[in-house]
Amino acid sequence: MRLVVVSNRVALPDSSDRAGGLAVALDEALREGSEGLWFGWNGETSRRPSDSVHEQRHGKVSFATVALSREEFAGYYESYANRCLWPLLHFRVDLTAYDEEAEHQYRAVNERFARLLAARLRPDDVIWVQDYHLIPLAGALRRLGVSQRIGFFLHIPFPPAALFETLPGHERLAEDFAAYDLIGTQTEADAAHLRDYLAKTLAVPLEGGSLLHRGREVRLDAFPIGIDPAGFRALATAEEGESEFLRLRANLRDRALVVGVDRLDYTKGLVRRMRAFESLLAQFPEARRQVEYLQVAPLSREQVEDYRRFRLELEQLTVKINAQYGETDWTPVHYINRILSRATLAGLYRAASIGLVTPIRDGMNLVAKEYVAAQDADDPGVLVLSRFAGASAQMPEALLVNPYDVASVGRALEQARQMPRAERRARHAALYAGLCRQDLRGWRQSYLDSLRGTRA
Ligand code: ADQ
Repeated sequence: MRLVVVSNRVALPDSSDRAGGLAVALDEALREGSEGLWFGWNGETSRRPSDSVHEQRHGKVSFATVALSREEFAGYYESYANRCLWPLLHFRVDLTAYDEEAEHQYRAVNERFARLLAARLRPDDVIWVQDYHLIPLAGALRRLGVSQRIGFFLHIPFPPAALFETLPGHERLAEDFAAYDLIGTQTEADAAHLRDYLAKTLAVPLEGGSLLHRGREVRLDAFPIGIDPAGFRALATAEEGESEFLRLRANLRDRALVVGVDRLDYTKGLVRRMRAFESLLAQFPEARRQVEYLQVAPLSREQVEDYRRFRLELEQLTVKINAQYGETDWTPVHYINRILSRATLAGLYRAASIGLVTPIRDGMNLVAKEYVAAQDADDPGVLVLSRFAGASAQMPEALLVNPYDVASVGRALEQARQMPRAERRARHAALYAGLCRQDLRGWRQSYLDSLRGTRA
């Protein structure tokens, strides 16, 4: 059986976006069979929509990519996917900006991808579609007569039905979901939300975890995504990671480092996180001069107005905290917008006594997992983790916090700062064992086994 992966962006073997674990995991999945195909957008925009598909082969895997027109990019990607579905699926009805023309573009791009992909499919292919950009893809493929197994994985959360129903035309997406054989989510809670929503909207019965719709079975299950913990730990101790670690430690002298690493996105809770650090300094004056906070936040989706506004707020807060608490020889907050190499990131995590991961809502959050993997097991740091990240369901040994309760996150930071080594080691050992039990390879294998087992 050939595996066909479809995602908004295709990570070509020689591109820099391959650094992330997900691209590597998908690539490995494609290489496992006798052949694989990865289909999606090439990241470029053209003046007019074009059906030309660029195909290149690397070993057993073909990469087939298409450009988007500027209009498609604006409607499908910027507007419907990122200004409408992204906030809504993260429970932010207040930021959800629905636009009818954008929905039209979103559907048109999915139809076009389906048409171009269908022409390349073989009878024994298994198709695995990634994420919210492509929800209508299976339905569009089915209308073209594609009957192969098609699975979908949602990397971000799914909200309760009462929120999702606020979206104009949400019923169309419900029909789209029902065209898949298997829908995977990050957590049981997401699966339950989606299952309840679909059963209600489509008025169909639930059997076990599955829906029965128009004579077909649609299976829904949670497949929490993981990382390669040993691989990431090795990065932290190899040359590049180690030199970053040593440089940072020398610079910090005996100060504790609190680290946050996130795309600059309002779902990551960065403004409240900054306030929580401020609250640590306010509530525990003895922590001042003893601790520094470094937030690494590469810019993301800068064309979207909500992101620009939020970025400004964060910058102002950083300046304010440094102005209020800083001293001639101590800067409490460091804030950078750069993308770092995986090895530098691993060394940075290892040098940090506290990993601060406090999204207001997150599908999983791989930074939490990477932070744990990078620690020195003998003298590990402490993970402070939002209970609204999917990762919290698998990481109960972290200090779980409510990011909306800023003062309590400040207190958790102090608890982490004071935590005895024996407790840090015990928590870390349990967290690391959890990372190994549910790693990236296991994620993809259990998903694909389950997809291949549909219609059994
Ligand atoms: P994201 O929202 O992008 O992913 P996350 O899971 O934290 O969130 O993954 C971010 C990745 O980017 C991590 O591997 C991290 O190391 C890397 N990264 C972040 N900042 C970086 C920087 N400055 N330099 C280099 N690398 C950086 C979506 C969902 C998540 C879900 C993933 C995977 O929103 O909830 O966990 O997909 O399914």
